[in-house]
Amino acid sequence: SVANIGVVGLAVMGSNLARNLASREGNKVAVFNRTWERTETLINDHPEAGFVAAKDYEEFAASLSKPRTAIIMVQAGRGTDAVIEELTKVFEPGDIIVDGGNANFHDTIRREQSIRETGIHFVGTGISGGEEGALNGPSIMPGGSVESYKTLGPILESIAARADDGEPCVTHVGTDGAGHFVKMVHNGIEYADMQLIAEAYDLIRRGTGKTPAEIADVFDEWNKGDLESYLIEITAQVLRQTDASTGQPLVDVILDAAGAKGTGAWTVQNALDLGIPVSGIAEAVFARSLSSKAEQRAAAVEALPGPDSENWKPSDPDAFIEDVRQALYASKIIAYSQGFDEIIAGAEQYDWDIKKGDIAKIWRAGCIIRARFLGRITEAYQNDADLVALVLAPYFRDAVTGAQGAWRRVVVSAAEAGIPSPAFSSSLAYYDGLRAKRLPAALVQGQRDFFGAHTYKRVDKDGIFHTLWSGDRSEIETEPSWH
Ligand code: NBP
Repeated sequence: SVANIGVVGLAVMGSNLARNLASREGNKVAVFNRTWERTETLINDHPEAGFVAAKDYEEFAASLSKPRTAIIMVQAGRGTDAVIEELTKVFEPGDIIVDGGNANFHDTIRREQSIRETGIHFVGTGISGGEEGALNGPSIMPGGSVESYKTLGPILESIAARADDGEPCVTHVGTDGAGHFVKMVHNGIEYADMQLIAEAYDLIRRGTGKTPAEIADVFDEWNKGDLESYLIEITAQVLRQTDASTGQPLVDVILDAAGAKGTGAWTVQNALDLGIPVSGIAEAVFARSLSSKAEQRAAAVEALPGPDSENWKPSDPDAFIEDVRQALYASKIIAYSQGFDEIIAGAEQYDWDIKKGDIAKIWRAGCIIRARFLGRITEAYQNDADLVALVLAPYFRDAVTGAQGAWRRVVVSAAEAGIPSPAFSSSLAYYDGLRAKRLPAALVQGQRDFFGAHTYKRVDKDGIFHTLWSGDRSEIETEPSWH
């Protein structure tokens, strides 16, 4: 038993994570993969890593010092369950099994519960940053018991990305499924951020006629300010790419049907269950679904006319671009505010002690949504841990209210020109819904009471009321008020 940490599953993520671990002082890494060829390739390609390669689970367990700690990086779902079953046979009480795959947090809660009986710790961990992050430093979101984090924490800290202030991008998020839950919301926010950037690109392109490469320059400029982020940076690179075979901008030869692996949909499904409006994320998920409906789109191109968006031009292109920048920033703040609402609701529902400011901190580097403005989120929660909504923190409130003129102009222009901007528009609708003194929800309550006797409350006195709609239409109190 010479290794202090093991990795099971040596496809791209597992291999890179194992190499990252091996490159850190003090780590000796045991590796195992179901199919030996993968292990062989890894140890042959990277002799410098000094991996301890195991041919089966027994050998893998024997190569690990106690308490044994192993990170599983296999296909989420059945693959993970299969590996867990094998590891629990050869591990002992006190040992730690970490699932670093993209598990559904409900599965993580289930797995943690069943493994707990054996005395083995199970830690579901979100890992963000893709292949590159796994190799050079991901953002890591571990759940599991506080006790297991004492052993696991220093190992994860050694491989995590470092923020500008040197802090490792990892923290114990909360117990059982908390880590995978927060990773799920991270991905949901990522969907929204990507969709918003895509809408900004589309509006600028159609409105100003700039080429993708020229829009890349705009994004490079934006990347020097409040919007500075990995996603803006890579967007500029994608827009600047020329297709070798046609000489056209690559973005023009890529089929406009966006794929998805499901974590965005999970974020929305769980938000629906928790009753949290994550409209920005939902619109982003739906925008991908719509883009993939080839048959409907082909039929609608002909059948459904709209304004002549080809010839629509804002009067001042530079002012329009600045409006789009502000609308993007405001909509992005809304998407993050909604995402944090879901994290807060999840923490309450599943009894997790999640420190919101720390979540923003560990997203500052390594992960896909890394951005300058995450520092502002940490600050907001440091100043007020019980903040009612992120968008109400002074910095964000000033940013969205300052941008609202531009935001409205962009949404109006998009509607008039017939350019779809679902994430921009829905974020603005959310903003207006949140700040409304009165909502037409009163009428919805009236309708519900009419057809289903669902009752309503009144603005002027306590109690629960019902109008006798099919009778004399007088009002009755169905539950007495407290005073
Ligand atoms: P894959 O998701 O492609 O999975 C391949 C690995 O799973 C191989 O090592 C394979 O072993 C193993 N495996 C399977 Br499939 N079924 C197994 C079983 N029944 N027992 C044992 N091993 C089994 O790998 P990946 O793309 O490296 O991703 C690994 C995890 O990391 C996934 O959960 C993924 O969602 C997550 N993740 C990926 C990214 C990313 O950017 N790709 C980012 C963040 C998280 P074999 O070699 O014997 O077939």
